[in-house]
Amino acid sequence: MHGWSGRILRIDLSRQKTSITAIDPAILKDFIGGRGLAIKILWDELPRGVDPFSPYNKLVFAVGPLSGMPLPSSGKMIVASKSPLTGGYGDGNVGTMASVHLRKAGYDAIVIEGKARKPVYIYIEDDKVEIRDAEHLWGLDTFAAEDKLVEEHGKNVGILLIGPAGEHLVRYATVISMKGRSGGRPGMGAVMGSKKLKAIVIKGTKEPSVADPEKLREEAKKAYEEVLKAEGYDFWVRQGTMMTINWSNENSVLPTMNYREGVWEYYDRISGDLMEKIKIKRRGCPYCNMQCGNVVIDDIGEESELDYENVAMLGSNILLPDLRRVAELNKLCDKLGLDTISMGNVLGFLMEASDRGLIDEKIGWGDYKAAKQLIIDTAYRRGLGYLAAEGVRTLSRHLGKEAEEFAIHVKGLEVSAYDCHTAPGMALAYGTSPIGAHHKDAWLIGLEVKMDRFSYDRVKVEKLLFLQRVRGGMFESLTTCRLPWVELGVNLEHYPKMLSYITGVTYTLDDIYTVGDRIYNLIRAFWIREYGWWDRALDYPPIRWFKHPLTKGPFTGAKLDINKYDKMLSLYYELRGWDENGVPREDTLRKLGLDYVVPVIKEIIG
Ligand code: PTT
Ligand code: SF4
Repeated sequence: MHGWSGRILRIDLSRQKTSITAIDPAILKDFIGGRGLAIKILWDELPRGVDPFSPYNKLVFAVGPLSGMPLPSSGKMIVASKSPLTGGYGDGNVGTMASVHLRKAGYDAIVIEGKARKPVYIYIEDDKVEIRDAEHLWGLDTFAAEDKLVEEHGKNVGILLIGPAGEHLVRYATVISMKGRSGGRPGMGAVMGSKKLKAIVIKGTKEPSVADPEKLREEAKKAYEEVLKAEGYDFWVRQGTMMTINWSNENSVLPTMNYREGVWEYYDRISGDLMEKIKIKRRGCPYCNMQCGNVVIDDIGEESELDYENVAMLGSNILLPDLRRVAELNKLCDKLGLDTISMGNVLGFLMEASDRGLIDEKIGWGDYKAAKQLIIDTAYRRGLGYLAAEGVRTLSRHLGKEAEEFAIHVKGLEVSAYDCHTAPGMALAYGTSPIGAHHKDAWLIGLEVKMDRFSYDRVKVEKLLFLQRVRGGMFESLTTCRLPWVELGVNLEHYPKMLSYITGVTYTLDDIYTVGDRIYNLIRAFWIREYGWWDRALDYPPIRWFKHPLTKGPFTGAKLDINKYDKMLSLYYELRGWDENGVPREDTLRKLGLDYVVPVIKEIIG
């Protein structure tokens, strides 16, 4: 077989056993890899209704045929599991040398189950797999632990690890790599922590088999060149995702004061332009020639790598107008292994709760010292941090009805950094994202602000489906970075070609979109199976955008309309082949080869 190794490395931490199993080639063809392979494994293997922190939950690290190959921006990997934050399917995409090494070690995925009695880490060197003692690493932050592992194993390895937040089961703890790459927003780091697994170190020395290396090289060369020649290349390497701060403020979608507003008078104190002035270097993922990690020196003199989401959530959303301080909070999250988007949401939520007198603690807007302390307390689950570690859905239920109106999440996952009072299409993208509110599957807002942004038209719903197919289906299963296409317009046609040259199986873009639909339907079925019920209200965006109109900026008074949203949601369901409650119809499942899902759905929904 070319392109795939056809092997899963299985590690049972309860029994301290490792094994390698073969994957049916038909599964690989139908699901490609990454997110596709992950959901197939979780659907097939998890006991229904499993507690995410139980030893029976499984944690999957999966690559795809394009991951870690010498192709544009390919150094990515999926980490997936049943989420302790949402109770549904959770995954994240992390840029890491571990993707290169996993390919070279000859595995398509690592599946971890069970729970170690004492802290451990896993060392993988091709077929040699060892579960090793990690007492000396437990308790260390991700930077210090990575340093120790590099001391022990040298630099030529890929390392994935958790920080104190993962160890303390913070429900939005992530998996960190390469001192600043983070993946798995819906608590994948907490699942790792529940298994007492501190780190995975991978060293691969074999070359993945490629069906047509010559054609692949040519195609990759063309794509790399397109990146360099792209009109936006120079600005991209100067600012990367940080250019979005100005854009979001101009378009009134910058999350401000816990998504109360979409504009902020101090946006220029956290902007990409300001970042450029204090930037000291660039970093990025393997095989990338448009590296977008912008490194600055933070308020306490340490290096911190900035991205738009981090800065908006820890800046405008909590009203902190100081980029170096924002950078410090961001770095703290990386060290502790906390998702910056959820953490910024939780901070904004608690600042508002404090403002309204719903909690005893005083946490003022923009209070950097209080924010810093709360981040630390959350990672260690101390004081108010104990509840903060549960996420805004649980926090709001704890505080009552008033608080639920300003809890900014979908299905329990905190919303990423785009306010949607004036963007119904993006609200639908959040509502229907397969992991809870996240922008990665469909950044519809970029197109939306260029059209009639207040409309709830069919064209937006169709565009949403297209984006979900490309971003959520294709890039997450290949698995490779989507930014060459999104940001620099690299031709999408390169991707089916590269996939075909690597695997020897001919794929067109349409074939890959069908794979995307298969993945989406299986993920939706997984949510329904794990919840044991389903209702369309689960696909609604946060209540605030319907109830609290903007009070500032060019769109003062704007809010979403629930009836119009409902119509748009119904159309989305129709185009997906789902019923009025968002449940996949039998014929849709059968058409996609998901016959085995039908009886499970019938049993739950009737
Ligand atoms: C992603 C989410 C994002 S999306 C950001 S910034 W972004 C935040 N980054 C965090 C961070 O950093 N540290 C931290 N402690 N928490 C963080 N939480 C947030 O996590 C990331 C890039 C970016 S930067 C984006 S948009 C693109 N995302 C891709 C994706 O999802 N799929 C894909 N095929 N390609 C992508 N390319 C881009 O990758 P999650 P990374 Mg990320 C420090 O993980 O769970 O998917 O959430 O992986 O290697 O850091 O690259 O403005
Ligand atoms: Fe990583 Fe940025 Fe390159 Fe994508 S564009 S691979 S996120 S460095």
